[in-house]
Amino acid sequence: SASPTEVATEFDFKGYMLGKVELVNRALDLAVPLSHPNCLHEAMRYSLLSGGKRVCPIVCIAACELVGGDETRSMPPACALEMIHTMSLMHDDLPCMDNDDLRRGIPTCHRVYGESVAILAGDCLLSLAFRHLTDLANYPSPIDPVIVLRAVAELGRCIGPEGVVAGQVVDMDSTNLNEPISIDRLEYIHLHKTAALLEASAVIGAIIGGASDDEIERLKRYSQHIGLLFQVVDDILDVTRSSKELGKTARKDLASNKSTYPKLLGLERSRELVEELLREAMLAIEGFDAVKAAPLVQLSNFIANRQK
Ligand code: GRG
Repeated sequence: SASPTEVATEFDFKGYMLGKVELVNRALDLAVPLSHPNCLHEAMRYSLLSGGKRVCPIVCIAACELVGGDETRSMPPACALEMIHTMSLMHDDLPCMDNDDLRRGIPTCHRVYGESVAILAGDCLLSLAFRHLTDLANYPSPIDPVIVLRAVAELGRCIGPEGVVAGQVVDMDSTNLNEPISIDRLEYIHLHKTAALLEASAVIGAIIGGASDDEIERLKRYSQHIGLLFQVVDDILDVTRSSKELGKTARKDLASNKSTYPKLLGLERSRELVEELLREAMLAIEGFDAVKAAPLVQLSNFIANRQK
């Protein structure tokens, strides 16, 4: 019979992604209607509906479907995850953190609505995410509240002081250090800052799809590998992009003392690491049905091979 890689190659990944992105965008639009106070809702919608690859929602939906759950049920958590991803970007862009003017190709939220509103709109998306997740309880048919509770706990665990926020704080500390950090510390940063939300996405998708503990564990490992993979590729793209654009504006990251994989390991070793992480991600989901696993196999290929 065909190998998981052969099965995945046959799979129309582009069509799959476009379809899911469209569904997620529609659900997000409904989840955050315009309302009083206007500027707050406008700011939330501005950032939430401004594009984005929707990787977290797709991981959540795909994990749910992989273990036999249905897509409709995975929509509330998928939206909750994108709300949190978006609010983390809004706060990350603030002058007190990365001080960015552009995000997803348009001015950042605080540049348009002011810092106070950007902070508060981010806070609202964070609160709304948890509120929205509990919609699961009667959507489309009742679900065991214990399952909803597990999903809520997992989300809180992955983003809080042992998750995304921890990664952000260690990242800020490291940048202030003014010297290269160890590779272990760099891995800690990315496992928390980036991989933790993907972990929540995969695990919550699996939980509400009715996965066994072993299936949850395998999807967790998959998501950690693709989280690191995303970041190593990002670091490599930063180098190759700016050497192509030499003479144009230098990338902020390169001018700063931010540690990256190419800086710590060199470009060649970083490229090897991409291949290793991709293999590890595939290995983690090897035991699943090859047809059902095709979206996640192709998602990891997409992350490894993206050019921008
Ligand atoms: C989560 C409670 C809470 C607070 C936020 C500011 C902060 C704490 C965390 C920073 C998190 C951060 C910026 C992580 C990087 C995540 C990442 C991989 C961003 C790039 O994502 P893409 O390329 O973006 O998927 P699109 O636009 O496609 O969605």
